[in-house]
Amino acid sequence: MQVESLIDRIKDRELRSISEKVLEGKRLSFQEAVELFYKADLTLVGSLAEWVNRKKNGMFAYFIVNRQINPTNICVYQCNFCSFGVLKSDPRAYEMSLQEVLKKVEETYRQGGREVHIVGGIPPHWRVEDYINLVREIKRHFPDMVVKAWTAIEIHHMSKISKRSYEDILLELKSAGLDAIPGGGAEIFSERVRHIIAPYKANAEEYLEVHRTAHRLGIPSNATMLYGHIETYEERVEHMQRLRDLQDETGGFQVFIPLAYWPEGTRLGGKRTSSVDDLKTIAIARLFLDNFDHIKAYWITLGERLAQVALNFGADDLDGTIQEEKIVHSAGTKSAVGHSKEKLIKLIREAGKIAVERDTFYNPVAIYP
Ligand code: V47
Repeated sequence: MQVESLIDRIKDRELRSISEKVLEGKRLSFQEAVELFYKADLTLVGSLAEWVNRKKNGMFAYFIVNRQINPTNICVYQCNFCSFGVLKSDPRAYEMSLQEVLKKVEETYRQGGREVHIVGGIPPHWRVEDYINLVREIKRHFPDMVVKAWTAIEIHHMSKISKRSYEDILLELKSAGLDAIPGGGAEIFSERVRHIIAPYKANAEEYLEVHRTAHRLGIPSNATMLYGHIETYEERVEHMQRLRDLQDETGGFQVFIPLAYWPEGTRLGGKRTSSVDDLKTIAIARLFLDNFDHIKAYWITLGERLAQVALNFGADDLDGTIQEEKIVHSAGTKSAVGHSKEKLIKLIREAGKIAVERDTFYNPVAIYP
């Protein structure tokens, strides 16, 4: 059904006016996005979001040949939504040696990988040099590999333990070879929720300030939102509003990644989100974040099948081959730990889209029509 004829059938005055605004290319307000969460059905938001996505990205859907490396699960912050991070004394604690990390990067490099995504716990004994050396050594051995490493949480932590500014830390990381910053650690910006789910780590202002500084220094970054635990719809939209405001200011975000919460083994507990909630959240993100070029359907949290469907509900990117993921797997996701490039191309094709292999910065590397 054409999206225009779908709108003709909407009885609700507010939903009709929001839909018309979308088709006119006008920006949605906070209240309108909240309204969509409460009142709109999946078909409506999905059709509108896909209409917007096709205007931005045509029939292209992106993936990257990459690897995620989680060098350690030892973490001082012990967030209540996380079952990956453990204390140093925990029998499950691990820490990879530099050689182990380099071996993993080499494996990915030999398979045509272009990006390593590094994110892990924050061990009490790591100094700033440990974070910087890891980047430097990867870049020294594999100069062509893009290093997307350390979230705003790690960067804030480095700044805190060394009493150096974000700018200082980021400049040193950049000269060691850091190319981009992943979006992890945003969780939900609302103070009420953060106080309960992640009381000790960087707060919303600090997360945003790290990204603001990175953008000013020419380091692009990604943004995430962990949803489906104790936050309200208003708090989801407030989160996206703060990202949209910063994007207006800097233009440095490449992609928005809604991360569906998995509760297994967490102190916070709770239930897995429904598929309808996952798709609606992706669709509303596509509608609200008009200044973001890309919305990622992260197949690790959504599962391969739902991520594939999300490519028709406003998302245009699946992330990548990944090869190894421990954070969401600790919390119960049943998705594979990695997929071949061929599998990702197949998922995209079956969704009716044209698969585009990209680099970290969304430059196309190969098109698989
Ligand atoms: O920050 C932790 C999330 C994030 C759980 O930038 C959980 O391209 C669900 O940020 N259930 C790390 N999620 C992963 C991440 C990411 C992933 C893919 C791509 C990019 C990118 C970034 O994982 C954490 C946290 O928000 N997480 N625990 C959980 N129980």
